[in-house]
Amino acid sequence: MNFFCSKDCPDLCGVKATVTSDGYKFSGVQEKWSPTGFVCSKFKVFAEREINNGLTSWQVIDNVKTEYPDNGTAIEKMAEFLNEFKDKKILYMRGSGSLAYNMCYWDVFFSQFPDCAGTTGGPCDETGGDAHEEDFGVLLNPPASNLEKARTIILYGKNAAVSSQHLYAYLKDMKKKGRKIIYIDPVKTKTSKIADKYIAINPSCDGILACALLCAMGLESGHDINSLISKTGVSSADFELLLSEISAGQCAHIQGFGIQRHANGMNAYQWINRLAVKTGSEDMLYYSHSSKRLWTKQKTTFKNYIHVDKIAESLADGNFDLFVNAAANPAMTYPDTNLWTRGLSRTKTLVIDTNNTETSAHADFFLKVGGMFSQADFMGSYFFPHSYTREKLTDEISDSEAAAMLAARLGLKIEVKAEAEVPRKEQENRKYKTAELPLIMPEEGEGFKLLTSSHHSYLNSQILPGMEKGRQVVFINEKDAEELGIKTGDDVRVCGKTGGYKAEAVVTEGIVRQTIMSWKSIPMKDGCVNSAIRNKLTDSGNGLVLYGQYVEVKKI
Ligand SMILES: Nc1nc2c(c(=O)[nH]1)N[C@H]1C(S)=C(S)[C@@H](COP(=O)(O)OP(=O)(O)OC[C@H]3O[C@@H](n4cnc5c(=O)[nH]c(N)nc54)[C@H](O)[C@@H]3O)O[C@H]1N2
Ligand SMILES: Nc1nc2c(c(=O)[nH]1)N[C@H]1C(S)=C(S)[C@@H](COP(=O)(O)OP(=O)(O)OC[C@H]3O[C@@H](n4cnc5c(=O)[nH]c(N)nc54)[C@H](O)[C@@H]3O)O[C@H]1N2
Ligand SMILES: [Mo]
Repeated sequence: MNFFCSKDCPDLCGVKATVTSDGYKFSGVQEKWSPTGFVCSKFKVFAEREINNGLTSWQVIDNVKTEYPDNGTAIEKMAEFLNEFKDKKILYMRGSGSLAYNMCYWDVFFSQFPDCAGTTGGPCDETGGDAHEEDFGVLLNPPASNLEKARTIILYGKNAAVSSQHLYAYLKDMKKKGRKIIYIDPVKTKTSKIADKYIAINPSCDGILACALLCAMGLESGHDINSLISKTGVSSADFELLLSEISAGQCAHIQGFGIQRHANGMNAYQWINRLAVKTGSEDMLYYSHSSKRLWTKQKTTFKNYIHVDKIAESLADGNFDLFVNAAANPAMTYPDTNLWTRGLSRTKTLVIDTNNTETSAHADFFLKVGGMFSQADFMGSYFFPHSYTREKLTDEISDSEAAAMLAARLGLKIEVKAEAEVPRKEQENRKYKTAELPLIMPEEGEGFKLLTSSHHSYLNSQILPGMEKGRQVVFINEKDAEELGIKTGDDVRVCGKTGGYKAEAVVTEGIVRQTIMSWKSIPMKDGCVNSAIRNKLTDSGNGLVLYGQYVEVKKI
């Protein structure tokens, strides 16, 4: 059976699923740009976490937990539960558990409650999206195959070996065919292995680098090139290399997702966009496009909206009677974990998920769904041009089935449509339109800039029990560690304005100075990284500053 993985991953793996005597067997399918089909290392984690994992729906009433192993009963009880909140104040949010189209039926369902608020902004790709919309009017990637025309490919913090393993395989192939790869990142990640040249850069400085390159080519003026270069921490030899590679033309620019999660993230994309446009590489400029861009959206309007940086605060202030959380784990993945804990403790909570999470630990009602394996759906890749459709694979209840069953009980309207019935959307082309562009400098502060990164073995907070072991670490530059008397293996405490976490130090030369990095969204030895990160919007106003906030590092 044809299947695909709808996780929050730019690749969109096509998968062949076979039913076997003891479960399912999965294998990758070929792509035009990737002759060797493979499923990434995380896929088996998803299957184990989600397919018949023994978890059922449950409800807590007066501190007593009742399980509902039968789906019919679970839906009936959930309808009763929701009926109590019919005219009350509800806050609904949906996360990135599955990025396929049919998850929208939860939006369709909850938007029909008269006093239900939705959310705006988000923690993922919003800042970069805003930059592309502003510059080009659209959020669109050129075909991946344009990379074949490139002589040089520059990756700006795109840790493809981890976050986009199929692109990584493609880049390896490109390299074999003679393309030069330059990788720019404050952290010497796994992707630096395929780079002909790894360039270390200070965090939040990619826009400054792009501006300096434009000035050096005489395509921009009014900035002091030397002071810009020195801010970035890029050596003059590396700067000259970039200059000559870009000036020679046929240079592709691939913008990673990390650079947007800084206070000046939108500005950084806009400067790289400008660099690509002004040096004739617009058709080789890559960031991302929406996984649902090919289809028209189902119309949903909520009574009002809470912006992404205010969700936890609204719950902690007691502004809502019910919090509905579908396919997200904000108690782990959103900033200010301590505020989230207060908000979730104060507000009745409904969680719709495939598994237990730090957020469901606070739930009053938990609906267990079968996740992507039980959901007939369709979706486009958010990096590549392709899209896929799939049938339901397992017989567990899916999100759209649950939403439709609940709607029928509560007298609401939901009509789940097959892909063929959803009107397609016309794609527009990029048209560069930004005239003047200010340059936004990195924020100054005391202490270390905290980066938090994806790990190849898990996706966001979706881990199996025990997977956090060995990954509760913080990487620190050897010279900084020496000054603080920290050695590899020492326990350290990382403290931000809102709290902190405990992790084991890894002393390395593979991270720039005054910067530390921990793996994102896993339980640390104590607390989690997002305890140390406060709610703060990027310069786009729609994304969160998840990287580059200043923290204190102490040996304990
Ligand atoms: N294995 C795995 N894959 C994943 C995920 C996962 O959790 N695990 N997450 C998925 C999700 S949700 C998303 S949104 C995507 C993208 O997921 P991301 O993890 O955002 O992917 P990248 O585009 O590789 O961007 C991260 C890189 O940016 C670097 N970086 C940070 N700040 C800067 C900076 O200022 N300048 C430069 N040049 N680099 C910087 C980091 O050091 C890191 O190497 O991938 C998805 N893929
Ligand atoms: N410090 C820091 N914080 C970050 C990031 C970072 O780099 N650093 N990355 C940010 C990014 S890019 C993102 S996208 C967010 C992700 O944050 P979230 O959207 O919270 O993502 P997950 O942790 O994957 O949680 C998704 C939940 O959905 C469940 N799920 C999976 N499939 C399905 C399904 O089909 N149906 C339902 N109902 N549930 C399902 C999973 O079990 C999981 O509990 O985190 C952000 N937070
Ligand atoms: Mo994401």
